Amino acid sequence: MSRDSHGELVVLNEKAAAAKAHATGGRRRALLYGAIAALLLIVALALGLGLGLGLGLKHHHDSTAPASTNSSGQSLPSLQPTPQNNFVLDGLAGQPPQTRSYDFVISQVLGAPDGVSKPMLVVNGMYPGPTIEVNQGDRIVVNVTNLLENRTTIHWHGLFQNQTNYYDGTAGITECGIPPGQSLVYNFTLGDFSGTTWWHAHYSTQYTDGITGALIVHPASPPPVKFPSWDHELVVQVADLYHTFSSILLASYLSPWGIDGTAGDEPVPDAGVLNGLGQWGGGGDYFNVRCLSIWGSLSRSKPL
Ligand SMILES: [Cu+2]
Repeated sequence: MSRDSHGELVVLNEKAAAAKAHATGGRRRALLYGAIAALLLIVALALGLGLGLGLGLKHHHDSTAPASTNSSGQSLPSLQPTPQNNFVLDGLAGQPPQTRSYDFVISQVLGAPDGVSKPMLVVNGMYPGPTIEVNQGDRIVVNVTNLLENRTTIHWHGLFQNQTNYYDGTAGITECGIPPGQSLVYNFTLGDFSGTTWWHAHYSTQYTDGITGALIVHPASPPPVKFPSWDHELVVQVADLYHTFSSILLASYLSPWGIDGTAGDEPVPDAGVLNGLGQWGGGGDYFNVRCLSIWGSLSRSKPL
């Protein structure tokens, strides 16, 4: 894998390239050298608890000048680019069970995921936040520090939290929320869960402002014998993007007159992002992944 001069993440089938170099008699080692990269898809859906699909909100971005300061008048730091290796899984599957520790610092920043400046709530200054990659049987320990002006929590979506439901991170249900300036250490094991999921803030609508990240749990059991092989695993996070800070949208949504004069209408996202990057109005950026394969015509016969 490499990164070319355009910042593009290139996933190169190195084993397959070696196979081609040594191929003889036109016989390719198809079964030995496998497929191109496998993509893991996380669809960061706007759940019922957040800001989802709906109608209206035609002009809201005209009426909300981006705030560059917090409520104390201090200017916000800028969103930091998420390193591309945050989306490349490390291949730790098969390692013995262990404790994996993370530090999450939640703060408000000024970002522009699609070129439109907006205040955001993020973990460790970046959007999406750190990928948590573990194996089934591991223990996850995350020290979460809240530098926001409101309470927050982190919810580990889809995990069973058997015997540890107080670490489920649902504000007002399993915990009160981490007060501003305070920390909470979430500490739990994974039980029977394995798969691709995500973590997110679970206090009010904070996650729609950026507090999200991938949570990958490799299964303890090996893949079935006939399962296609792969070279690399990438995380692709798909999310709605609102130019307006979610607390403003929420107040509008809950008001008797609703958004754009229709009570009950939910805001329409302004754009979408892949791994935190999108385009709007001719600006923005994109997350560019190119999968290279030496299979040529063979690749057409392989399901991707
Ligand atoms: Cu969730």
